[in-house]
Amino acid sequence: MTLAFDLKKYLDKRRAIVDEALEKFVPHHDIWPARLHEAIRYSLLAGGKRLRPILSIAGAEAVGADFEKVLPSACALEMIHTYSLIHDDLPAMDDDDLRRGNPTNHKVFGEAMAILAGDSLLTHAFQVIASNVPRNSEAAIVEVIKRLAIASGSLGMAGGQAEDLLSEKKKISLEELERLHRHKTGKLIQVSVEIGAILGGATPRQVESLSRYGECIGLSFQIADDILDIEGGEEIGKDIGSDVANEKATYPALMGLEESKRLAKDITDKALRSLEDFDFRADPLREIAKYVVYRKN
Ligand code: GRG
Repeated sequence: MTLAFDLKKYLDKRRAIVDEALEKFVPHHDIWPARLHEAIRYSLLAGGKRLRPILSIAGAEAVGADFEKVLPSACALEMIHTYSLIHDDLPAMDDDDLRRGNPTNHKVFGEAMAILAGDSLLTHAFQVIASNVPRNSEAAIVEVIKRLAIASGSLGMAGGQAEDLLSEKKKISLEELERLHRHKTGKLIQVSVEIGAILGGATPRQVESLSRYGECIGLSFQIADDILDIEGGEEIGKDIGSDVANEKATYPALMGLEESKRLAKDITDKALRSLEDFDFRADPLREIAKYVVYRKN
Protein backbone atom coordinates (compact mmCIF):
# COMPACT_ATOMS: atom_id res chain seq x y z
CA MET A 1 0.00 0.00 0.00
CA THR A 2 1.42 3.43 -0.90
CA LEU A 3 0.67 6.30 1.42
CA ALA A 4 -0.67 9.54 -0.04
CA PHE A 5 1.93 12.31 -0.02
CA ASP A 6 1.16 14.78 2.78
CA LEU A 7 2.03 18.19 1.32
CA LYS A 8 1.10 20.16 4.44
CA LYS A 9 3.43 18.08 6.58
CA TYR A 10 6.17 18.40 3.96
CA LEU A 11 5.82 22.19 3.72
CA ASP A 12 5.55 22.68 7.50
CA LYS A 13 8.71 20.66 8.14
CA ARG A 14 10.78 22.44 5.53
CA ARG A 15 9.41 25.85 6.46
CA ALA A 16 10.55 25.23 10.05
CA ILE A 17 14.04 24.24 8.83
CA VAL A 18 14.26 27.39 6.69
CA ASP A 19 12.96 29.64 9.48
CA GLU A 20 15.52 28.29 11.93
CA ALA A 21 18.38 28.77 9.43
CA LEU A 22 17.26 32.27 8.43
CA GLU A 23 17.27 33.36 12.04
CA LYS A 24 20.95 32.31 12.27
CA PHE A 25 22.04 33.69 8.90
CA VAL A 26 21.23 37.35 9.63
CA PRO A 27 22.88 39.49 12.31
CA HIS A 28 21.06 39.69 15.63
CA HIS A 29 19.04 42.86 16.26
CA ASP A 30 21.35 44.09 19.03
CA ILE A 31 24.40 44.09 16.73
CA TRP A 32 25.43 47.55 15.49
CA PRO A 33 23.71 49.14 13.57
CA ALA A 34 20.87 47.79 15.68
CA ARG A 35 17.99 49.70 14.07
CA LEU A 36 18.91 48.43 10.59
CA HIS A 37 19.19 44.85 11.80
CA GLU A 38 15.85 45.22 13.54
CA ALA A 39 14.29 46.39 10.25
CA ILE A 40 15.89 43.48 8.36
CA ARG A 41 14.69 40.90 10.88
CA TYR A 42 11.24 42.45 11.10
CA SER A 43 10.46 41.60 7.49
CA LEU A 44 12.60 38.50 6.99
CA LEU A 45 11.35 36.68 10.07
CA ALA A 46 7.72 37.74 9.71
CA GLY A 47 6.57 34.41 8.32
CA GLY A 48 5.67 33.93 4.70
CA LYS A 49 5.30 30.67 2.87
CA ARG A 50 9.04 30.24 2.21
CA LEU A 51 8.06 28.96 -1.22
CA ARG A 52 11.34 29.79 -2.97
CA PRO A 53 13.64 28.07 -0.42
CA ILE A 54 11.30 25.08 -0.28
CA LEU A 55 11.37 24.84 -4.08
CA SER A 56 15.15 24.77 -3.92
CA ILE A 57 15.12 22.02 -1.34
CA ALA A 58 12.52 20.07 -3.32
CA GLY A 59 14.60 20.52 -6.49
CA ALA A 60 17.60 18.93 -4.75
CA GLU A 61 15.47 16.15 -3.30
CA ALA A 62 14.05 15.37 -6.75
CA VAL A 63 17.57 14.31 -7.81
CA GLY A 64 18.26 12.41 -4.61
CA ALA A 65 20.20 15.03 -2.60
CA ASP A 66 19.28 16.15 0.88
CA PHE A 67 18.43 19.64 2.02
CA GLU A 68 21.62 20.53 3.90
CA LYS A 69 23.71 21.29 0.82
CA VAL A 70 21.06 23.69 -0.41
CA LEU A 71 20.04 25.40 2.81
CA PRO A 72 22.31 28.50 2.65
CA SER A 73 21.35 29.20 -0.97
CA ALA A 74 17.71 28.50 -0.15
CA CYS A 75 17.89 31.10 2.63
CA ALA A 76 19.60 33.53 0.25
CA LEU A 77 16.60 33.20 -2.08
CA GLU A 78 14.27 34.17 0.74
CA MET A 79 16.47 37.18 1.57
CA ILE A 80 16.27 38.40 -2.03
CA HIS A 81 12.55 37.76 -2.11
CA THR A 82 12.06 39.71 1.13
CA TYR A 83 14.17 42.59 -0.19
CA SER A 84 11.93 42.73 -3.25
CA LEU A 85 8.80 42.82 -1.11
CA ILE A 86 10.15 45.60 1.14
CA HIS A 87 11.06 47.74 -1.87
CA ASP A 88 7.88 46.85 -3.74
CA ASP A 89 5.80 48.13 -0.79
CA LEU A 90 7.52 51.56 -0.74
CA PRO A 91 5.53 54.68 -1.67
CA ALA A 92 7.65 55.04 -4.85
CA MET A 93 6.45 51.60 -5.97
CA ASP A 94 3.22 49.91 -4.85
CA ASP A 95 2.73 52.03 -1.72
CA ASP A 96 1.29 49.25 0.45
CA ASP A 97 0.51 49.39 4.17
CA LEU A 98 0.29 45.68 4.89
CA ARG A 99 2.60 42.77 4.15
CA ARG A 100 2.45 39.27 5.58
CA GLY A 101 -0.35 40.50 7.80
CA ASN A 102 1.80 43.21 9.42
CA PRO A 103 2.46 46.90 8.72
CA THR A 104 4.97 47.20 5.88
CA ASN A 105 8.62 47.83 6.71
CA HIS A 106 8.59 51.53 5.82
CA LYS A 107 5.46 52.08 7.92
CA VAL A 108 7.37 50.88 10.99
CA PHE A 109 10.96 51.97 10.30
CA GLY A 110 10.59 54.80 7.79
CA GLU A 111 11.40 54.85 4.09
CA ALA A 112 15.17 55.32 4.38
CA MET A 113 15.58 52.38 6.74
CA ALA A 114 13.31 50.21 4.57
CA ILE A 115 15.43 50.96 1.50
CA LEU A 116 18.58 50.07 3.44
CA ALA A 117 17.03 46.90 4.87
CA GLY A 118 16.24 45.79 1.31
CA ASP A 119 19.73 46.70 0.06
CA SER A 120 21.31 44.80 2.94
CA LEU A 121 19.22 41.69 2.37
CA LEU A 122 20.16 41.60 -1.31
CA THR A 123 23.88 41.80 -0.61
CA HIS A 124 23.74 39.58 2.46
CA ALA A 125 22.19 36.84 0.34
CA PHE A 126 25.35 36.55 -1.76
CA GLN A 127 27.53 36.68 1.35
CA VAL A 128 25.64 33.74 2.84
CA ILE A 129 26.09 31.66 -0.32
CA ALA A 130 29.79 32.47 -0.67
CA SER A 131 30.47 31.82 3.03
CA ASN A 132 28.84 28.39 3.06
CA VAL A 133 30.23 26.50 0.07
CA PRO A 134 29.51 22.77 0.38
CA ARG A 135 32.51 20.46 -0.01
CA ASN A 136 33.57 20.00 -3.68
CA SER A 137 30.85 22.36 -4.86
CA GLU A 138 32.91 25.44 -5.78
CA ALA A 139 32.02 25.30 -9.50
CA ALA A 140 28.35 24.67 -8.71
CA ILE A 141 28.30 27.65 -6.34
CA VAL A 142 29.77 29.95 -9.00
CA GLU A 143 26.97 28.82 -11.33
CA VAL A 144 24.39 29.41 -8.58
CA ILE A 145 25.69 32.92 -7.91
CA LYS A 146 25.66 33.75 -11.61
CA ARG A 147 22.13 32.47 -12.18
CA LEU A 148 20.81 34.12 -9.03
CA ALA A 149 22.33 37.49 -9.95
CA ILE A 150 20.81 37.33 -13.44
CA ALA A 151 17.40 36.25 -12.12
CA SER A 152 17.34 39.11 -9.58
CA GLY A 153 18.74 41.98 -11.64
CA SER A 154 17.70 44.03 -14.65
CA LEU A 155 17.40 40.93 -16.85
CA GLY A 156 15.18 39.31 -14.25
CA MET A 157 13.09 40.46 -11.30
CA ALA A 158 14.19 44.13 -11.15
CA GLY A 159 13.68 44.41 -14.91
CA GLY A 160 10.18 42.97 -14.62
CA GLN A 161 9.41 45.37 -11.79
CA ALA A 162 10.62 48.31 -13.91
CA GLU A 163 8.37 47.26 -16.79
CA ASP A 164 5.49 46.79 -14.37
CA LEU A 165 5.88 50.35 -13.08
CA LEU A 166 6.20 51.74 -16.62
CA SER A 167 3.06 49.93 -17.73
CA GLU A 168 0.87 51.27 -14.92
CA LYS A 169 -2.34 52.89 -16.13
CA LYS A 170 -1.42 51.85 -19.70
CA LYS A 171 -3.06 49.26 -21.90
CA ILE A 172 -0.68 46.38 -22.46
CA SER A 173 -1.14 43.18 -24.44
CA LEU A 174 -1.31 39.69 -22.98
CA GLU A 175 2.17 38.97 -24.43
CA GLU A 176 3.60 42.03 -22.68
CA LEU A 177 1.91 41.05 -19.42
CA GLU A 178 3.31 37.55 -19.67
CA ARG A 179 6.85 38.81 -20.32
CA LEU A 180 6.59 41.20 -17.40
CA HIS A 181 5.47 38.45 -15.01
CA ARG A 182 7.96 35.91 -16.32
CA HIS A 183 10.60 38.39 -15.15
CA LYS A 184 9.09 40.12 -12.11
CA THR A 185 7.94 37.00 -10.27
CA GLY A 186 8.87 34.09 -12.52
CA LYS A 187 12.65 34.33 -12.73
CA LEU A 188 13.26 34.07 -8.99
CA ILE A 189 10.92 31.09 -8.69
CA GLN A 190 12.51 29.41 -11.71
CA VAL A 191 16.04 29.93 -10.41
CA SER A 192 15.01 28.54 -7.02
CA VAL A 193 14.34 25.14 -8.55
CA GLU A 194 17.47 25.38 -10.74
CA ILE A 195 19.66 26.11 -7.71
CA GLY A 196 18.34 23.05 -5.89
CA ALA A 197 18.98 20.91 -8.96
CA ILE A 198 22.51 22.24 -9.54
CA LEU A 199 23.61 21.87 -5.92
CA GLY A 200 21.87 18.51 -5.74
CA GLY A 201 24.11 17.22 -8.55
CA ALA A 202 21.52 17.04 -11.33
CA THR A 203 22.60 16.22 -14.90
CA PRO A 204 22.33 19.11 -17.41
CA ARG A 205 19.21 17.43 -18.84
CA GLN A 206 17.63 17.22 -15.39
CA VAL A 207 18.51 20.87 -14.70
CA GLU A 208 16.77 21.78 -17.96
CA SER A 209 13.60 19.83 -17.09
CA LEU A 210 13.48 21.29 -13.59
CA SER A 211 14.09 24.76 -14.99
CA ARG A 212 11.09 24.30 -17.32
CA TYR A 213 9.02 23.17 -14.34
CA GLY A 214 10.13 26.31 -12.43
CA GLU A 215 9.33 28.53 -15.39
CA CYS A 216 5.78 27.14 -15.55
CA ILE A 217 5.04 27.46 -11.86
CA GLY A 218 6.57 30.95 -11.79
CA LEU A 219 3.91 32.01 -14.26
CA SER A 220 1.03 30.06 -12.73
CA PHE A 221 1.98 31.52 -9.32
CA GLN A 222 1.55 35.05 -10.67
CA ILE A 223 -1.76 34.26 -12.38
CA ALA A 224 -2.97 32.77 -9.08
CA ASP A 225 -1.77 35.92 -7.29
CA ASP A 226 -3.84 38.08 -9.67
CA ILE A 227 -6.85 35.84 -8.98
CA LEU A 228 -6.26 36.00 -5.21
CA ASP A 229 -6.22 39.79 -5.39
CA ILE A 230 -9.87 39.53 -6.46
CA GLU A 231 -11.08 36.43 -4.66
CA GLY A 232 -8.73 36.16 -1.66
CA GLY A 233 -9.87 36.32 1.94
CA GLU A 234 -8.09 38.01 4.82
CA GLU A 235 -5.52 35.14 5.06
CA ILE A 236 -3.78 36.75 2.06
CA GLY A 237 -2.14 39.22 4.49
CA LYS A 238 -2.05 42.27 2.20
CA ASP A 239 -4.50 44.80 0.84
CA ILE A 240 -7.11 43.01 -1.30
CA GLY A 241 -8.20 44.64 -4.53
CA SER A 242 -5.04 46.75 -4.76
CA ASP A 243 -4.50 45.73 -8.41
CA VAL A 244 -7.89 47.08 -9.43
CA ALA A 245 -7.41 50.21 -7.29
CA ASN A 246 -4.02 50.83 -8.94
CA GLU A 247 -5.48 50.12 -12.41
CA LYS A 248 -2.90 47.37 -12.89
CA ALA A 249 -2.87 45.09 -15.89
CA THR A 250 -3.62 41.60 -14.58
CA TYR A 251 -4.67 38.30 -16.12
CA PRO A 252 -8.28 38.60 -14.91
CA ALA A 253 -8.42 42.18 -16.25
CA LEU A 254 -7.10 41.13 -19.66
CA MET A 255 -8.72 37.74 -20.18
CA GLY A 256 -11.43 37.40 -17.50
CA LEU A 257 -11.45 35.40 -14.28
CA GLU A 258 -12.55 32.01 -15.65
CA GLU A 259 -10.12 32.12 -18.58
CA SER A 260 -7.31 33.04 -16.14
CA LYS A 261 -8.14 30.01 -13.99
CA ARG A 262 -8.11 27.77 -17.07
CA LEU A 263 -4.74 29.15 -18.14
CA ALA A 264 -3.27 28.58 -14.67
CA LYS A 265 -4.45 24.96 -14.84
CA ASP A 266 -2.97 24.42 -18.33
CA ILE A 267 0.39 25.78 -17.21
CA THR A 268 0.29 23.54 -14.13
CA ASP A 269 -0.27 20.52 -16.40
CA LYS A 270 2.75 21.59 -18.44
CA ALA A 271 4.82 21.85 -15.24
CA LEU A 272 3.79 18.31 -14.31
CA ARG A 273 4.72 17.01 -17.77
CA SER A 274 8.24 18.38 -17.39
CA LEU A 275 8.67 16.04 -14.39
CA GLU A 276 7.71 12.91 -16.35
CA ASP A 277 11.25 11.46 -16.25
CA PHE A 278 11.54 11.84 -12.47
CA ASP A 279 10.54 9.21 -9.90
CA PHE A 280 8.62 9.54 -6.63
CA ARG A 281 11.30 11.85 -5.23
CA ALA A 282 9.80 14.62 -7.39
CA ASP A 283 6.38 14.15 -5.75
CA PRO A 284 6.87 17.24 -3.55
CA LEU A 285 7.44 19.32 -6.71
CA ARG A 286 4.34 17.77 -8.29
CA GLU A 287 2.20 18.64 -5.28
CA ILE A 288 3.70 22.14 -4.99
CA ALA A 289 2.75 22.83 -8.63
CA LYS A 290 -0.91 22.21 -7.71
CA TYR A 291 -0.65 24.06 -4.40
CA VAL A 292 0.74 27.17 -6.13
CA VAL A 293 -2.49 27.67 -8.08
CA TYR A 294 -4.99 26.51 -5.47
CA ARG A 295 -3.45 28.28 -2.43
CA LYS A 296 -5.40 30.77 -0.33
CA ASN A 297 -2.54 33.16 0.42
C1 GRG B 1 11.51 45.92 -5.93
C2 GRG B 1 13.35 44.97 -7.38
C3 GRG B 1 11.98 44.89 -6.86
C4 GRG B 1 11.23 43.89 -7.25
C5 GRG B 1 9.90 43.62 -6.77
C6 GRG B 1 8.41 40.30 -6.82
C7 GRG B 1 8.31 41.76 -6.83
C8 GRG B 1 9.36 42.49 -7.55
C9 GRG B 1 7.34 42.41 -6.21
C10 GRG B 1 6.26 41.74 -5.50
C11 GRG B 1 4.99 42.24 -6.03
C12 GRG B 1 4.00 41.22 -5.82
C13 GRG B 1 3.20 41.28 -4.57
C14 GRG B 1 3.85 40.29 -6.76
C15 GRG B 1 2.90 39.21 -6.63
C16 GRG B 1 3.56 37.90 -6.51
C17 GRG B 1 4.36 37.84 -5.29
C18 GRG B 1 5.81 37.93 -5.46
C19 GRG B 1 3.78 37.68 -4.11
C20 GRG B 1 4.50 37.57 -2.83
O1 GRG B 1 5.20 36.38 -2.77
P1 GRG B 1 4.71 35.20 -1.82
O2 GRG B 1 3.24 34.94 -2.04
O3 GRG B 1 4.87 35.90 -0.41
O4 GRG B 1 5.62 34.04 -1.97
P2 GRG B 1 5.28 35.30 1.00
O5 GRG B 1 4.90 36.38 2.00
O6 GRG B 1 4.54 34.02 1.25
O7 GRG B 1 6.75 35.10 0.95
